[in-house]
Amino acid sequence: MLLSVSGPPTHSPLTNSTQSPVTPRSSSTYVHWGMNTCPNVTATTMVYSGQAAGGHHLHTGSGEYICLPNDPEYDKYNQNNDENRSLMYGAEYETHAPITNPPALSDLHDHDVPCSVCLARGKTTLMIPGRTSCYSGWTKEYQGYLMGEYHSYQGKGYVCMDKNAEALNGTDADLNGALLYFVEGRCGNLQCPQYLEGAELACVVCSITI
Ligand SMILES: [Ca+2]
Ligand SMILES: [Ca+2]
Repeated sequence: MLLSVSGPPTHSPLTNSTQSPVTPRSSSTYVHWGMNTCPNVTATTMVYSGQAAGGHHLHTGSGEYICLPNDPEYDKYNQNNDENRSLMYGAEYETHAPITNPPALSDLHDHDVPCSVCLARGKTTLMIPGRTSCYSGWTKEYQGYLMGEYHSYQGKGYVCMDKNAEALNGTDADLNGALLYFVEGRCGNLQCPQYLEGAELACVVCSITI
């Protein structure tokens, strides 16, 4: 027998037995960049996994980095390459550099980038650029490196790439659609010496129960 999903609301697990008012708890979702799983943190579960994507690095009309699911569905479409369109490309790690300067993830160069969307139930989440640890009272979901588009290419925001990022399906074709580079500081307006000239910025995603 199939259970109906409609009908009168069921007893909420957040309502106590005396029916006194309770504060509704909200939840938060975030993208876990670089891995197709979600962090092993209490109350965090995966919504879907997919592939990091975005506009072409040379196209000025691109959007931000997004996490496309592995199981797309289409509504109406044609398979012509139409002119009047925004264009979507898969993202690639651009982490190769001379031997003294790949701080991390250099083995992932030119590989495609997995991602997952994670639900932090009953929590709010925050990505902090420039930190490897969370502030007091917060729980670390994951830490990594801040990444973005090359400085002379079309920017599409910053993402926090997991420090243990992986390659998607072992693909390393140098196709250069959307690209992901480390982000490093330049002193001046950027406050130094708190920030370090030329140093690749870290990042951390933190959650807290609300
Ligand atoms: Ca490349
Ligand atoms: Ca550097």
